[in-house]
Amino acid sequence: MKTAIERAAARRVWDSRGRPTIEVEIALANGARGRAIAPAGASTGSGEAVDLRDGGAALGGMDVRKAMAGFSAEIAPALAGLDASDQKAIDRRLIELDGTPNKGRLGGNALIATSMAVAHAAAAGGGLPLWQYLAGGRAPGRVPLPEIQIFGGGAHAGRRIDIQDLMVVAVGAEDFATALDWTAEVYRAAGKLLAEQGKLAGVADEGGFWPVFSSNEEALSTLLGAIERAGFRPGEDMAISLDIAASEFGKNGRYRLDREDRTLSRDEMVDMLLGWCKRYPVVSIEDPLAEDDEEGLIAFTRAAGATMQIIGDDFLVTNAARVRHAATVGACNAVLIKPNQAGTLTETKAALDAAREAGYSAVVSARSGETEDVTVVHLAVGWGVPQLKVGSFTRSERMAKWNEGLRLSEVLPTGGALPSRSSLPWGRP
Ligand code: 2PG
Ligand code: MG
Repeated sequence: MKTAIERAAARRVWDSRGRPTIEVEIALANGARGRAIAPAGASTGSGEAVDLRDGGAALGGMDVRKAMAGFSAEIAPALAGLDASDQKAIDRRLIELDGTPNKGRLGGNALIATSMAVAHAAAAGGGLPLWQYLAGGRAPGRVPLPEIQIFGGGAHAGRRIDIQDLMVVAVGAEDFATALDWTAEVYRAAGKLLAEQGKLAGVADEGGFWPVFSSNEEALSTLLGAIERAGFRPGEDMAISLDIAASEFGKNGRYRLDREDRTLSRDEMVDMLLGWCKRYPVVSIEDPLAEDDEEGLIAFTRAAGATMQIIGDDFLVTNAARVRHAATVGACNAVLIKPNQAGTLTETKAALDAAREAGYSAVVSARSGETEDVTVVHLAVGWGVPQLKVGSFTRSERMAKWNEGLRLSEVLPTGGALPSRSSLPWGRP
């Protein structure tokens, strides 16, 4: 069998936070090779596949030598001879081998790097780019609409402000390249505004400006100012997308805003967010309430879900069963798709399929700890996912992905054309 796995090896490499991570390399009998690197989150949902880390004092306990050892002792031998073009069978084998519900024994990091590397090898073996291999016989998707971070906060910025991602979406752009051009202008304008106010202080984990603000809403008003300063019409050319990442500061229906030294009830939190959505051109909001606050998410979706996108990240953790449940109770209307939350590509795709069945939109997302790996861009295009979130517009682990989107714009039959507005939750009638 030409696509049989001949060799599987793991390499210890480094991510954008200077922490070790795993790269897996797969070689097939036909000489094709594939390779992928596991990313890592900082604001993780409790239902995610967990990374296997060494613990102890060295490297803050974040080393991956145990996961490397598990790969060599168990994963590599189990893969030998398996057909790389049967992704489902490979992933089933990985899941069985680990044997735990959260993939903690061999590590979600080892499993996702393996699963993605196998897909890369199979695609290369068939002489196809990954996106095309993933699209199978289906018409390929368009290049996704980017959500790009301008200010980072929360767990990605030492909790300097409570909320995590303040992003822009070029809702008025015709194509991917234009969306990037416009974002670059807003990023520059934001930098100028901060410099003028004496608030320019480096960047957060995903490359967005460090948030030297006295309240969460000041971050929003500054973002609106940057959109205007760059010469765009707020809401028409450039809109705002937020990741509140509320699980980081909310529990049991109470929300602690350290920056503002106040604690909100669930209802007050919902009201605050609805107020922001009224005063600012917000088209999308992720994890507006905490992962344990289904009641709050239902209330928020009831109040705002008809006109904007409400994404479940920590709440849905790229899990098909959770997406189906959310749809039954009416919480959120979109899902964040992060392969390492699920742990294998097959489970990631199952979560996407569940979202589609429920009429939910989807956003493929990178993690706050990233590398030069651009697999997520191919997943978005190959699986026809309309949106992509990979952080800000600086730092090469982010730019590698935006630049890959530009390359795909050149080869896709649809060019750089973005998904139609009516296919997105905020553009639906
Ligand atoms: C998120 C991601 C990306 P992390 O919450 O959506 O911004 O962050 O990878 O830390 O979970
Ligand atoms: Mg999130």
